[in-house]
Amino acid sequence: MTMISGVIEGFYGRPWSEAQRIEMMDWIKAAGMNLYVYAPKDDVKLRARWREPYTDAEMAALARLVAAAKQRGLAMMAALAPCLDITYSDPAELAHLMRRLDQFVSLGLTHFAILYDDIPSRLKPEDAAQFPSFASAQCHIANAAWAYLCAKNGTRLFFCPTEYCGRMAGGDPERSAYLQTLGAELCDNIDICWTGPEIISPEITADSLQNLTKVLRRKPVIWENFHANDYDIRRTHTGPLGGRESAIRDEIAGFITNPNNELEANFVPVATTGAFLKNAAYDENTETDAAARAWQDRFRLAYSPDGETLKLDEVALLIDLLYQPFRAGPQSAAIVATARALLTEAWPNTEVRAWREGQARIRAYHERVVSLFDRMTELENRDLFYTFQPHLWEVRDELHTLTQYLDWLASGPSANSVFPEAGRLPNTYRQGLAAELQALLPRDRDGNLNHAI
Ligand code: GDL
Repeated sequence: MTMISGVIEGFYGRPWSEAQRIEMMDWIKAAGMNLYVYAPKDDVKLRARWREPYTDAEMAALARLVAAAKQRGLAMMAALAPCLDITYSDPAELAHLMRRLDQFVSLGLTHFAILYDDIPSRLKPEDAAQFPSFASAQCHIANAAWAYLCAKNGTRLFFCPTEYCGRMAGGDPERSAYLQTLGAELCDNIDICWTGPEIISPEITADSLQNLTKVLRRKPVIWENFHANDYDIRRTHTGPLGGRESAIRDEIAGFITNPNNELEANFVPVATTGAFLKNAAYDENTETDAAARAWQDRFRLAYSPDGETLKLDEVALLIDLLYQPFRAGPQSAAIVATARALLTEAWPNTEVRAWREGQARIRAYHERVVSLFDRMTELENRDLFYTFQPHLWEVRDELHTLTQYLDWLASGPSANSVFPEAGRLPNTYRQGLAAELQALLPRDRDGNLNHAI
């Protein structure tokens, strides 16, 4: 049986349009995966107003999505998030939930998700009087939903717990009372989602999942956040899936990935996720090349009679510049390493050959980025351009400042003189309240807060 796998539209912020969802379904299919999960956090009826039934117009829109998924041979899963204000012990709340399920079932859906992520983990007094724990209260609701669905053949129910990663489970899932209760009380057939040791996990190992399986008493469904960007919208993650041991494929019941808010940024992440799930010998670089080739056609230049696109090395550079949350792409990482080496000494000897060669490499890289930026402005697909424009702008600017700074160092300024930064007023950019607040707390080079600094 093929593993259930696909994309969950599960981020905060503006939900996708119908056309974008259908586009994503094509990418899911092309990646060899089989599921689209409808779970946009800021769809007002998912969380904030979860009791309100969908209107006829909303039902018609959902029906069109269900049909689009079916046409492509994909399953569609619909999520409910009765979590922010629910009274777990009130039967009227269950009635609201059933009514929502009825609406989904009437669309022909058989796959559902109940999401309890990012909510206050406190019980109201009336719930505390009825349930021994928060986990028990949640199990009561999910088990009732499962029973209501009559657990028909082919029904799937995903459950996203409130402790959905190792850090939230106190660093040791096996000792979490919350997860132990889920393992013991949640119906065996309900799948439990897990994002790894962290919300955005640098790595996920097979060992860690085997331990988790002991407490959950079932294999988890991975809820992957490697290319989500709602938690830091100044970034976008356009590179391949990485940092997952290939052996995790035997330790999971499914795999869903939660993308960048900007649809266009997700092509390579989705394609490589599919490749990872299919191929035990997954190689990040090989699959990134293959995904770049498949993506290239989308980069057509406007008004180009012969269908000219960006060149493959330009698409590859774009991917490399905006790679993964914890790693720059190989080309960009090499440039950072070069720059670091050139800047380590207080007043480096800029006459030596190695220094000059490093400077030339950085200058050439800067020129490639400027050219990529300019060529992107010509794209026919404006969403594709607008998705990347702010990020390329920023990296282009910083590379510009870096090359100017290196030129200044190479010009032999006297000790203690200040880089003139002719191009802009000092401190104009990357400011604002958030940056100011962030700068208030002392942090070391790794970003850890430490008051001793
Ligand atoms: C989360 C949320 C998710 C969000 C993601 C990245 C889960 C289970 N829930 O905490 O909706 O998009 O982090 O910010 O990951």
